[in-house]
Amino acid sequence: MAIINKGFGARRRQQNERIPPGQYLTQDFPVLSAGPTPVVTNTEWTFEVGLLSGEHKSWSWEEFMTLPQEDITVDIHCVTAWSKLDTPWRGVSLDVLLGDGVEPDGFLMARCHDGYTTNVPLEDVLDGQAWIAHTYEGESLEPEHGGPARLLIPHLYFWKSAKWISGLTEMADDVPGFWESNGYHNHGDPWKEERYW
Ligand SMILES: Nc1nc2c(c(=O)[nH]1)N[C@H]1C(S)=C(S)[C@@H](COP(=O)(O)O)O[C@H]1N2
Ligand SMILES: [Mo]
Repeated sequence: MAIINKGFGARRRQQNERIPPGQYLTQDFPVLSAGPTPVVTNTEWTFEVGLLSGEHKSWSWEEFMTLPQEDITVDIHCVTAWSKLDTPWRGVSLDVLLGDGVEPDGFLMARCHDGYTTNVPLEDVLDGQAWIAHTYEGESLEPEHGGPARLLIPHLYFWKSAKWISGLTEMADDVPGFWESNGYHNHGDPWKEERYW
């Protein structure tokens, strides 16, 4: 009995260390969208990458599925203060999608089918930090959560994880996206509580 209690205590302490300041743990998966859920079928879905080098790449759904896929289990943190631990996703790493032709001191703009945009420094998405995810808990990503596919950048607040993603554009200079132009912090690190500015 004592051993079980000790186990639970240790597990709770471990979980607390994974919850950034000002956040609470939830088991739900709340839906947060600025507007209605756009209807995007897999057949219409394409994903485009535009690089400053002039290189332009585009994948259909079928082509995207032939890329190397990764299973990742990560903690996510929403600026509205919920955090969710151990969320399991499958998707393609941005390292694969961007390739070698990007300048690591540059920026990306994520573009979406609902018109939403969000900006992110390349140093926050290279080297295994970000994915285009199409599967959640082993099922096709639900439309409310960004299906067919969404950006996933778990180490930044979840507004950076653009749903219904249509493409990424490399930028030499930083330009604020939708929420970043409307009072949210430009960077959004949950561990530094970069919420609003
Ligand atoms: N295209 C698009 N992506 C978006 C949003 C949106 O309105 N449109 N909302 C953002 C916000 S503010 C949050 S917190 C998360 C919520 O994702 P969820 O609905 O899967 O929890 O998606 C982000 N990505
Ligand atoms: Mo959000």
